[in-house]
Amino acid sequence: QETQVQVPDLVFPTGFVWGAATSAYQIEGAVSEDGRGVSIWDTFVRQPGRVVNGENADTAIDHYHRYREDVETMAGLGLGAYRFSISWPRIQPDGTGPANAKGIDFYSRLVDELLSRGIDPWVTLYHWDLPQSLEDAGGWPSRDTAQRFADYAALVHDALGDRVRNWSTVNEPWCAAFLGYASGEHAPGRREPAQALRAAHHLLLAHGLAVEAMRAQRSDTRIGGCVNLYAISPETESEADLDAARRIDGLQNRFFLDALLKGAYPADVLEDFGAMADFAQDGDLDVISAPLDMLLINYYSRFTVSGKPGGAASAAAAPTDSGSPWVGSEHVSFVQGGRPVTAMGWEIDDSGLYELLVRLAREYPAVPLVISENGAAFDDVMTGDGTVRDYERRDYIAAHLRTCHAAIEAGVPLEGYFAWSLMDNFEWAWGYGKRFGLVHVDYETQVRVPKESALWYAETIRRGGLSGPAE
Ligand code: GBH
Repeated sequence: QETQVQVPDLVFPTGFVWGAATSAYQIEGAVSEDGRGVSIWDTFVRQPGRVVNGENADTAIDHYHRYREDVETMAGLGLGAYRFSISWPRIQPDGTGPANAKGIDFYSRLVDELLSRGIDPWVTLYHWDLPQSLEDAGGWPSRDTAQRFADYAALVHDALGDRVRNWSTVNEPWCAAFLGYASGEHAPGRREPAQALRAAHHLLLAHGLAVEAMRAQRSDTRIGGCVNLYAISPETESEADLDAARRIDGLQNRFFLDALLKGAYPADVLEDFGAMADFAQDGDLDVISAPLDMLLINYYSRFTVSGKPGGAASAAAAPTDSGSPWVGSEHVSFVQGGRPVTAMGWEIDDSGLYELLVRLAREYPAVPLVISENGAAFDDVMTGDGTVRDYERRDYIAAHLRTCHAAIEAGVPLEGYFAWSLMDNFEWAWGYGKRFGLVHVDYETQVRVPKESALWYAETIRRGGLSGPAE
């Protein structure tokens, strides 16, 4: 007896990519196995006061040893694609030289396992775990790090490019630069605003040089850049608030988008930097703006900003002692827009995603878009019957998927959606206290249990769409 498949109200186009994402340091563990070198996160988590409760990711969720089981879980959910990152120090323990065969072998086995289950592997080359030796040589503020990254990208692309079609370079250069080198909330924990600008530029240059190196190897892979974007509103229409919104939009969104897609940094942002705007050399922007096959967007929330002094320095309280990431615009303050928030204190606003997608399609046409991360931390409810109730996460994802559908209807070239995250994992400076997973992980036993949100997502994938808000 065949069950009738209910036709969803909101049907996504055929070929739409349904995925989920993770990153290496947050899930793998096994930090000293098979020749892996030390990364800046291994160093950072050992410094007092950097991570809530002094937690680290030495074991994380032991994905390095449990990847087969994890791929099995993905297959059970019917995922079409899985976005994961490569740990640079597994491939080059000290950031230079030939590839460590055992490092390549792990990712090669992971890719084969995914392909054997019909799941498309999407590789991110850098999700924040710089080899410590490269930080010791200056880190991202040093121009040489960009060239080292291109060499590393070529090693991985050479080894996996025959099986991996979809690639991205640097995950969220904003975070790597401004949380790593300005606010110090992330590794390497430096608080040097001018150096953070150099870091941002060199992360973009690294992206461009890597694209060049990978394109020289083969032409049948698709390469994207990955940015974290926010919708931004001024608190009022006052001149000061409008200027605050311009500044934060400039730092968070346009600095990266214009460099990647227009080959120029926005003039107003450079002006805000003043004498610190001395990081680019002739020709860099041509490298940075090499044509892309797609733009990967991580979207979580909206910022409401004010030019009035005295407000919060960031949209959400940082978990640890840290400075401002807003280089040159430290006076801007962040206010609550009055929307419900997640366990991170981030406002839930799917209309912000719509706004961004439509804006991207209009202001940066001709590049296909992919949502490479979207999701939320909530406190899960463990029931007696073995299910994990996380209706808020389900509703968050459903609302954002409806927005994606509406954007596609409005003509936005959106090709796919990756939920963050496939599994609960090490949430950076927050440690294990914040859970973003579709799949619950017991950090004592490492047992994985798909949450209600995962079961709902699986059903959505199976139906190729979802119901309208009245569901
Ligand atoms: C992503 O970044 C990461 O790619 C992923 O690894 C991570 O686990 C996931 O999100 C969840 O956090 O309050 O003004 O200081 C998210 C980007 C950037 C979001 C910093 C919160 C705080 C801005 N994050 N942001 S502010």
